Order: sequence, then structure tokens, then C-alpha cells
Amino acid sequence: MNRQTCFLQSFVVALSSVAVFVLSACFASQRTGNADNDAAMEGSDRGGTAQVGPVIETVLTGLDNPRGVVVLPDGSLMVAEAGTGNDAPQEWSGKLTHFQDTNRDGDFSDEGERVIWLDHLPTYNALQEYTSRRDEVGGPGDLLRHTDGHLYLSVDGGHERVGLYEISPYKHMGPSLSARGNMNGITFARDHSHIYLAESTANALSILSIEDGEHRQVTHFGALASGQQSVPAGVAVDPRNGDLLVALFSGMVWLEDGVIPFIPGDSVVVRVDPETGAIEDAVLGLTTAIDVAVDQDGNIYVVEMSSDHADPLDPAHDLFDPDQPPLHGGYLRFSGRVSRYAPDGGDQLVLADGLDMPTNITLAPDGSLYVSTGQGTPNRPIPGPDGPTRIVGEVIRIRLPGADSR
Ligand SMILES: [Ca+2]
Ligand SMILES: [Ca+2]
Ligand SMILES: [Ca+2]
Repeated sequence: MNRQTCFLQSFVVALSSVAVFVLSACFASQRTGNADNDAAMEGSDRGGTAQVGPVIETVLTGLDNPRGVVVLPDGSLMVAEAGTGNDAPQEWSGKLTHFQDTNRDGDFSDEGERVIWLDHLPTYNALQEYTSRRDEVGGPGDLLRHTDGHLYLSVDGGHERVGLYEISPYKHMGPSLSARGNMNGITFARDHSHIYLAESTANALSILSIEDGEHRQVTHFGALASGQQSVPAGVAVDPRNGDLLVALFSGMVWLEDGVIPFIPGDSVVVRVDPETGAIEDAVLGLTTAIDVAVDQDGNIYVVEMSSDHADPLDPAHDLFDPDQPPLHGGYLRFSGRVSRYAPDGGDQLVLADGLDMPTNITLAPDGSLYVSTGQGTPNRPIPGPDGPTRIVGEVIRIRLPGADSR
């Protein structure tokens, strides 16, 4: 827990325009890593981080496909987990958990620090459900916290078990507000009266009224550069003007001699006018952009899940056999990253690289970023940067130099 981590993959060095940033960030991160972990956890070493790069810490590990993260006012975390992907109903393992460091020792592993709010929520793996040849787990997904204390959780449990649920501060899960299709990413309108939905199956962005459940499509996304479906995966509101930033993950490309799962560089983040639905490019040249966040100054944070495809799986592959050979399983593992772009989409700064299949990003009130990693069947053997390893769901925190800290 709390280990300071510097992610640097050698191929990044080839990207000369960003290499200097990454290298300086990593060396700075290592220096900061020598600081007292507890001080780093408490964010009390603010003066010492003035000139250094991002500090990356693992705050939660051993999870089953962590997805949406909410940071509560007291610094505790609510985390949605999509589960293991075992879709036998008696084995459903999707859940929502409250992680609170009650003894303030910098971890969430002490007695009573993990309180499960909801469990036994549906989970499935796309390998069997859609014979996708990829190890991809669905279940509880994105998570929001309303100013009135309610949580909103999107669930994609397979077999059309999709929904958007309101969860009371007393842990009661209400009926679904919408079940029209997959809602991979959700975000509040600035006044919290409505929720925007990134609908990957419909290739659309919609808006839902919390009061009466009225649903309206804001825009539909057309094909990307190679003719593939856009597959909106993440959505965020620009706090300056209410624009929506939407991560278009990109779908499969059918060629005469076969299917390409995705084409590196074809994924984008677009900016959508919430009134007119007009779409303009925000960040181009991405690969599997899966989530996005925007800060008060309009800077755009983008999560790319993987840099390439690798080792597609046979649909009959036993994902739960711990003795299988280490295979990537559709996506090149440990090649995800988090970048920050200027409001106009320029000036890329890589904040974290070499991440294992990150899926979700949350910008906390103190300016730190929480990123969920380790998509796929928990414990499945995979190739790692230092040899064979296994899939582990984690939440990392990225603290930026100069950001507010509590
Ligand atoms: Ca603790
Ligand atoms: Ca402890
Ligand atoms: Ca999200």
C-alpha cells in the first residue's frame, strides 16, 4: 500500500515531445517517494512538492474490477467494483464499498475500514457474452455523488441487465432511472439537476432528468477515421461553460481479411455543446480513450486503457483457471496512461504511464486524481513488465504539483 510508483515504459522515450516531461516527472516522483508515506497520505507536505512532478500512490489493491470512485468530503472513498465476471447468479460479485481510514494510519485495511454497501450485483465477461475474444468484465460501472448525498451508479450486468440506480445515504438502492442501453460514463450537469449519459451501444450522448426521468438525446456520434463506431465511454462537464467532453473509445474495424479490434490513434475526445449537440474535436490521436475529466481551468485529463491489441482469446478460454499461460487477452497489458491536455487540446503532459488497463478517472475536490486499474478477470495470468504476473484491481492516486491538498 502507498508505494510510490514511477511508471516509465521505454517506448515513451521515443516520443521525444513528451519524453522530457515524463522523465522529469518520474525522477521528481521518486524523490518525493522518499518522503514519509504518512505525510504524503495526509497531503501535509505541501511545501516540499512545489517543484516536483506527479506523485503516484496505490491507495487500494486486491479489488475486483474497480470502476467509478467518489471521494467524500471527509476523504473516504466510495468505489464501485464490476466484479469477477463470473455470471452465475449465485456468484455475482459486483459491489459498492465505502473505504474509510478510520484509524488514520494511511491504509484502508484495518478492522471496519471496508464497509460493503451493496453486493451481489450482476457481473459478466464479454469474452463469453459477446465472444469478443477480449477479457472484459462488465457490472457496476460509473459512480456519482449528488450534493444532496445520494449516489448514482450505472450498471451493465450483461443479458440486458443495465440500469442507472439512485442509492440513498442509508444504502437503499432505488429502482432504475434508465435502462435504454449501456451507460459506460455518467456525469452531472453543473447544477446537479440532470445526468449526462455516455451510451456506448447507441453511440450517443443523452441527458436524463433526475426529477422525472425524462430522457433526451443530446447528440449522436458518427463513424471515426477508419469507419468504425465511435463507442462513447466517458463523459465530463467543463465547469467553465457546461460543455461536455466525451471520450470516444472506438469500435472494431471490419476488413476483407478479418477484424481489427481497434486502430491505435483513431480514438478521440470531442467537445459537445449541450444545447445544440454540435461536436468539435478536443483531443486527437488517442488510443482506447476510456474516460475523461476536466478541472476548473478547463484542463482535460484523459485515460487511455491500452496502446495496442494483443493475444486475442479463444471464446472457450478458461479465464478462471490459474494455471493458464500468461496472455494479454485482447489488449496489451501495462500500456495504459493518463495525460493532461491544455483546454484547447494541446500541450500533452503524461502524468502516469505503463498502467495496467485503467478504466475510470475521478478528479477529487483537492485536485488529486483517482484512477481505477486492472480491468479483466482478477488473478488471471498475464505478461507483466518484469515477467508473468496476475490481474489485480487497484485504485491509484495521482497528486499533481501545485494542486491543492488537504
Ligand atoms: Ca487504516
Ligand atoms: Ca493499517
Ligand atoms: Ca467516468
